[in-house]
Amino acid sequence: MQKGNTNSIAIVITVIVLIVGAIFMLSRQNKTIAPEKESSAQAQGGALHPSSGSAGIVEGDQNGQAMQSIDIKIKDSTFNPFKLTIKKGTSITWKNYDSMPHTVTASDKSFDSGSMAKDKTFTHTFTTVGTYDYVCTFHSNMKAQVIVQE
Ligand SMILES: [Cu+2]
Repeated sequence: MQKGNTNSIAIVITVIVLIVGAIFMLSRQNKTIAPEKESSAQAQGGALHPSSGSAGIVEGDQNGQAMQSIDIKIKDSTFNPFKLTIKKGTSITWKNYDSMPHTVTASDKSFDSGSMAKDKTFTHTFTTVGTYDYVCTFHSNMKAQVIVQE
C-alpha cells in the first residue's frame, strides 16, 4: 500500500519534470540564436570576438545571451576567412592588418567601410538573410562573401 503510493508519487514527479522540460525546450526554440549553431559558425573560420568591447554586453538579449560577433582579418590583401556562413543577427568586425588601406564594400551597397587604414576596424550587423558579396574597392581581386542564414 505504502509502496504503491511512493511509486505513483514518483510517476507524478517524473511527468511534471517532463512537462517542465518540454516547456523549457519550446521556449528556447523561440530564441533567435541556437548555441549549437554558434559553434558551427566559429568552426567555419570565424574567431569569437574578444569580449573587451561593450557592444557584446549591451546587445545581449533578454536571456542574457550575448549576440555573436565574428572577426575577419584583412591581411596580405586577402579577406580571411573569405567565405563565411553566419546566423542572422551576427556582427562581423573586419580589421585591416596591412599597411595599405582597404575597404569592405558590399556589391549591393548594403554596407561600406570606406577607406580603412592599418589597424582600423569596421563592424556590420547582418539582420537580413541573404548572400552578400563584397570587395575592396581599391583592389578588384579582393573578393569575399558572407552568407546569412535564419
Ligand atoms: Cu584593398
